Amino acid sequence: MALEIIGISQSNFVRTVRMAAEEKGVPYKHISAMPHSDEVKAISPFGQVPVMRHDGLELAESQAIARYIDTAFDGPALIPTDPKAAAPINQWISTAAGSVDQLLMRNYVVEYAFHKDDDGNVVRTKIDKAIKRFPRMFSMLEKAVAPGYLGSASFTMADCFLIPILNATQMFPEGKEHFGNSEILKAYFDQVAERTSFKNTAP
Ligand SMILES: N[C@@H](CCC(=O)N[C@@H](CS)C(=O)NCC(=O)O)C(=O)O
Repeated sequence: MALEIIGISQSNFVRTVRMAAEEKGVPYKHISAMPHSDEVKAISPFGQVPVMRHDGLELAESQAIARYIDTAFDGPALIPTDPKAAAPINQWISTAAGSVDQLLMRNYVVEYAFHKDDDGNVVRTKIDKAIKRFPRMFSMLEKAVAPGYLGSASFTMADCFLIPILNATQMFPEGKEHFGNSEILKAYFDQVAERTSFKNTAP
C-alpha cells in the first residue's frame, strides 16, 4: 500500500511529515482529516494529526512518522547516519517540536486562529504572555540557523520541523514584526521556502 499521510494541511506537524516525504522523493497520498475525527482517533491515542498508514503499519506522532519515512525509503538521509553528526540534529528536532512549537504555535498562532470569545474576538490573554517571550525565542533561533540551516550547514529533518512553524508565525502581527527584524531568519526562511518540499505542501 502507498504511504498515506493523514491530517489537515494547516497543521504544522502535518506539513513537516509531508515535507519529509517530499524531500525523500517518496510518493504519498495526502488525506485531509481533522484532529479527533474517527479516522485520526483510530490511530492517534490523543486524536492528534498527523497520522500515517503504510504497508500494514499505522503510526501517530510526527517525529515517529518522519523518522519512519526517513529510514524506510530510499532517498537522501534527513538525519545523518553518523551518531555524532545526528546528535545535534536530533536535539534541534526535539527543540522545534517541543519548546518552539509550544510557544509559537500552541500559545500564539493557535490562539489567534482558533480561540475566540463569544463575540468572535481574539482572546489576548495567552497571546500577550507569549509575545513577551518572543525576543528570547527569536534570538535563540537566529543563532541556531546561523550555520545556514537549523543547527547545520545543510538541510535536515530539523528544518522540516521548524519551517512550517515560522511560516505560520509570520501570518500574525507580532510574529511578522519579530521575524521582519531578523535578516538572518529571513534569509534562512527564504532559502528553505525555495524548496519544492515547501512549495508542494502549502496549506
Ligand atoms: N506530539 C504530536 C503533536 C501533534 C499536534 O499537536 N497536532 C495538532 C495539530 S498541529 C493537533 O492535532 N491538535 C489537536 C489536539 O491537540 O487536540 C506530534 O508531534 O505529532
